Amino acid sequence: MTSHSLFEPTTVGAWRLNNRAVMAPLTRNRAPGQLPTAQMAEYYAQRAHPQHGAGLIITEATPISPQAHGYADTPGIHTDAQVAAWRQTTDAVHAQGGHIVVQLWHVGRISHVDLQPGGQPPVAPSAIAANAKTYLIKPEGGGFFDVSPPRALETHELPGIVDDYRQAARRAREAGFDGIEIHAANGYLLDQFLRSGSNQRTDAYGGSIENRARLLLEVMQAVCAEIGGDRVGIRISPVTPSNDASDSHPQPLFEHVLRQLAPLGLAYVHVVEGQTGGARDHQQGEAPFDYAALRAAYRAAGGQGAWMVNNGYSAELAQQALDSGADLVAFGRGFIANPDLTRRLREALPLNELQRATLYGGGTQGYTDYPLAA
Ligand code: 8OZ
Repeated sequence: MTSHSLFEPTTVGAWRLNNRAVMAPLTRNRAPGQLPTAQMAEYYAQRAHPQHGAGLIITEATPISPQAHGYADTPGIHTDAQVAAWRQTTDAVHAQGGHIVVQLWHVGRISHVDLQPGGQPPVAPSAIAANAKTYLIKPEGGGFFDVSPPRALETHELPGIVDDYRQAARRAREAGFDGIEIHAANGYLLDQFLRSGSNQRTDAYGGSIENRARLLLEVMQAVCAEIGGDRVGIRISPVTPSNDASDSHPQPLFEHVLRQLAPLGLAYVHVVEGQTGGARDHQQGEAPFDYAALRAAYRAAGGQGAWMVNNGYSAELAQQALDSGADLVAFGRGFIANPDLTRRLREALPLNELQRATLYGGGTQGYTDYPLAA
């Protein structure tokens, strides 16, 4: 196996990337009226510099339909106005020589009646409420609130959801994105279908591993047919407990998913290792999750997509991952606070401190005002 450097160009799917450092998807709640802004374009462009920034930027999670929203002020990709507004971001990133994909999102049960069309309950595989919170902006200010109890989707509604993903992929291309990432992680709709703790369906989309994976695979096939597998990535988080996600046998579940995805010719597979934003060795099920076995299952089935790892990576851990066969490393908090994170890692420069109070909602402070290294 040849070893890679984080700082070298590489080919992934349809793209020639400037380096192997990826800006992870990061929800920032700065899109009033669900519309991407000029300020967002500036934020992403700051992180797209060929030598200093990310080789690939993954946008914040982006809802594919009105029903897919679950947090205040997240930017959609389901209207013509949103497509036109995203153009500011894709043009600004491309002007820097960067690449950007949009992360397509349906929150499922992680939502609130205040954000749902007609004040209806959120939708889910089964009518099981999550023990989770969502971010809402009320007249008195922004904060986290319990999610609303969901209703179970009818089987006949599922083709419509697959079609919403397909339409969003088409709109992503119209908006000038280099591709898309399907958000199948962190306890949102597709992950809710995958994992037994949130899926108690008795139709062809529940029960066995094959059935629980069905909706995700239909979505992946639809978006690959729409824009080409070499412009599509997927994000999974096999053991995260985020948003009340749980499954007692994640290893066979996710190995099945990746074997089924192998023929699609994906650009990349993005794996959150452990608890999203938390412990890398978090365990669900009887044994520690074996990520090497997951990758081996994908490769044995013919999967050639780049292998992207994520969760709390330092420069040193990143190099170890690349040495043992990963192709890309995604950094989240590092890129929030350091638009020039790649340069800082390369030159071992100190990092800016993350300002937690400005993560969700607000203006330019803690968003576009993090300084470059001297
Ligand atoms: C933090 C706050 C709100 C949403 C995820 C989209 O966990 C998110 C998210 C993260 O994937």
